Amino acid sequence: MKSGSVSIVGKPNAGKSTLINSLLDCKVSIVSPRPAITRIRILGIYNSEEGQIVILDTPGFEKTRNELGKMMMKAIVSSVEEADVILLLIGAKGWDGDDEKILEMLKKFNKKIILVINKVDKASYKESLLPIIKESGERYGFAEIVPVSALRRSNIDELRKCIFRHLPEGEKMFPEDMRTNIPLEYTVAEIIREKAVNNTYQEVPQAIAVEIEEITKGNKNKNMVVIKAGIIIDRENLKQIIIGKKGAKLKLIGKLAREEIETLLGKKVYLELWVRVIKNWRDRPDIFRKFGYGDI
Ligand SMILES: Nc1nc2c(ncn2[C@@H]2O[C@H](COP(=O)(O)OP(=O)(O)OP(=O)(O)O)[C@@H](O)[C@H]2O)c(=O)[nH]1
Ligand SMILES: [Mg+2]
Repeated sequence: MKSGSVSIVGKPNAGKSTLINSLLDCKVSIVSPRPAITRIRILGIYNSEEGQIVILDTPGFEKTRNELGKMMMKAIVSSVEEADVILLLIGAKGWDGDDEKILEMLKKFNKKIILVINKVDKASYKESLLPIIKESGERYGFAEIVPVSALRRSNIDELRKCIFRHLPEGEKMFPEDMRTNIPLEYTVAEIIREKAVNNTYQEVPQAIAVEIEEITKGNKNKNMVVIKAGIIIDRENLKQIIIGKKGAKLKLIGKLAREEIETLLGKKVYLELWVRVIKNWRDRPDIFRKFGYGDI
């Protein structure tokens, strides 16, 4: 039986979180068209007759500007150190300077690297993909090069087989019914953050965090879950952007999050959301650790 871990590494927005969700056939990590969204390493577990793959989604690799960014870089390094195999994700447009920097960083770890060329649904196979595959082979001795579309789930089965080929023999590390090590509270916060991030623009998405104040059973209706949470932003002038005209945006974020949390829990949810300013929280580890952004 095969058993081991793979770490998905790539620049912000490469599609790492989309890929972990596709590999698992289940959403464990939030996805956004905005860059630099994943903040900690997210562990997902895939089981089949062949064995078990422990998949680690990581934050996008980029130069750090604040304490949160430094912590995100640490999360990448620790997951690379732990993994048996690395999945380096690049886009179907081919290599750029950021991808090159990531490859340079990864080389130091001396681990098997599978190059995954993502978003091939955007590229025309013959014209652009073949030259990229050829060029990639010249850059590094990748264990394999696999084109996929994480979004459309094409070639995902092939990628799983490829991962299994490179994993060591061993017993499963996690119980079969376990999908992730992420606590429910963090998952709920992430669902809310995803809706907030996807409904804001420019520099706002990265300034958002979510703090869960409580998750409890309803007083009258035991089948209802009551969730109270704050959307945190780091400047006063972003408050109105999240709230929107007559509260419309906050209402929309709440509605979208509630629907997804209800599906996740299989229960009715009462979600109370507010907006709170914590100045420069991204430079305050004592604060952002409380939001779950730290070692896990
Ligand atoms: N067309 C296309 N879009 C994709 C594909 N995979 C991911 N995307 C999109 O790319 C964007 C970024 O996806 P994410 O999975 O959040 O990217 P990420 O690498 O996790 O980003 P960070 O966590 O910010 O580093 C989203 O809008 C996805 O829908 C793909 O195969 N094809
Ligand atoms: Mg991500």
